[in-house]
Amino acid sequence: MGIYLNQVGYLTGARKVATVTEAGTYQVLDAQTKQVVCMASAKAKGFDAAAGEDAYVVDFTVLSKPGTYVMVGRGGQKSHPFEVSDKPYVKLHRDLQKALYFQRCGCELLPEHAGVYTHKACHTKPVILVEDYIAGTIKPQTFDMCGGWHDAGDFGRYSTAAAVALAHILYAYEFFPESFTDSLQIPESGNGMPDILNECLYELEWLIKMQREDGGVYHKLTAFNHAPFLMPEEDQDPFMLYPVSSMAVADYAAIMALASNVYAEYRPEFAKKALENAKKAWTWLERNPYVGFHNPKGSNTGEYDDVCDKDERFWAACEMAKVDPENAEKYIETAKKLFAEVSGIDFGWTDVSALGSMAVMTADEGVFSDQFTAKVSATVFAEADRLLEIQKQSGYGVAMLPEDYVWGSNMVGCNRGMLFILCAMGSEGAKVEEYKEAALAQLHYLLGRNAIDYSYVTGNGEHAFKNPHNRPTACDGIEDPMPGWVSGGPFKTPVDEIAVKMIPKGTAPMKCFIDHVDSYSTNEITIYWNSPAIFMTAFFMK
Ligand code: 9MR
Ligand code: 9MR
Ligand code: ZN
Repeated sequence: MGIYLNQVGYLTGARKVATVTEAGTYQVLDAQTKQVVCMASAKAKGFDAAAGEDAYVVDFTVLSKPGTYVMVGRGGQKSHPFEVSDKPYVKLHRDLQKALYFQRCGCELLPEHAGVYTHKACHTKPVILVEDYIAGTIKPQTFDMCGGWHDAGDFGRYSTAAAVALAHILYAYEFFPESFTDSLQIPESGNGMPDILNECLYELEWLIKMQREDGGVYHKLTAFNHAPFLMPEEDQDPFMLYPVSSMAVADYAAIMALASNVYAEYRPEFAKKALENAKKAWTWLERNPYVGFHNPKGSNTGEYDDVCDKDERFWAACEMAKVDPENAEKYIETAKKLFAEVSGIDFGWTDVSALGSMAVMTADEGVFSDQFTAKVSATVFAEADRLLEIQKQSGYGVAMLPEDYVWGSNMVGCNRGMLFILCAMGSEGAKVEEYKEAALAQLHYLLGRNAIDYSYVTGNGEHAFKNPHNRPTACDGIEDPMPGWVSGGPFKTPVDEIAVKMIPKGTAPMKCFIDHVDSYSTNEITIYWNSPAIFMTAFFMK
């Protein structure tokens, strides 16, 4: 018995929907005065396979007066409070961005920026090559690799994960710059450049260090094994660089090309360097075939293994075509050839090809031929329309099938929200609204309109998850987690011990989640689960 809705809130002019598990009439009350402001009866949607039970939808779009409300059912069911306003996502949008600051590695987090979540500088020592570590070389070659964001609940820093997170955010900035302000209270606030660009620069400057002289890019920088639960500055394990992969090189080329454009206005010197580095990476790609990545024996840090680098090369080619006009022809030729072999519709770290599609669809006129752009667009729109159908069938209005509840399912949901937004940006008339509503529905799911009643963003929503798998959260002795973290979310076949033990076999996919600090396969946080959420909130902040 439940009423599930967006616990943060709804835009005044947008469609407002909740999902309930029982038929009947539902009332919306003003949270303060308890006066009934509207009523609606629940419409049966039938059995929802992802949730494993019947679902009913309550549409209360008639409610358009700003305020704070609750929804109640005849049997005494009560929803969490929610806001209706023109700007319900201001705090959410800020928290999602600020969370990245808390991942900074290699610098002290001071109270004036971090509040209670301070810690000393971590992982500042020079690092070695994993080959030297394994060989026990007496005097290993050392590198300064200080900086960047911790990837997730672990302290590793991984090139492909970094590039993808940065891409979501830099595109959000490029498309919706007015949604980004100087209010993050980070060390660089007030320096004349929008805070989100400052925060991303912290990561980009580290990523630059991941490139070798020959243009190759190390796949990752981690310890040999995951650290136990301790504060980052207490972690004394040696960090090491793992071999180059072609995915890392291609993603690096793509993100440096994009950054060279985004930073041209505020940091022309950096933009120039980024472009040179992107070209160096491209040259490496021309000279080398697919190079995969697997951990050497005994090492257990994240792999981000990927059997195909065509989507990464496609994305790189699309970005390079935009910023290196002299050589545009060869990039476009590569992009065209590879487009036939990639999906073109995914924004995740495994398949990045939608980032290439996004680059093509939003490029200045004349960069790509109309014919090629139309082909790419058609693929993206076809996917969006397939997803719209899934939304229509879903009792939760979410574009996710039972099989989509994988490790990090909240990224699947958010990435599909990004795809809808890309389509809204490229549409006209009624279609714009349709795709916007579809994107909002993905956000509603994330913020509480789901079968287990969680807001998957810490500090946002009355029943937000509280125990992310994140080492500082586990160790800092502070009751509340840092606000603004997106949880990985339900995983239909969890693999961590606590989730396997606590989630009964046969649990419906949408409910395979546990808000426990040890549950790394359902409740970790990562930079690239926050980034698509930032893209969405940036769009709805406009
Ligand atoms: O904390 C680690 C997390 O970031 C990873 O996603 C996860 C899977 O690689 O591993 C976590 O670390 C666990 C390790 O793999 C096994 N021992 C327990 C560790 C922390 O719970
Ligand atoms: O997000 C990754 C997920 O798609 C994979 O299924 C999973 C297992 O390979 O790894 C996830 O990435 C983790 C990374 O390996 C280490 N840092 C934490 C990441 C999030 O759990
Ligand atoms: Zn660190």
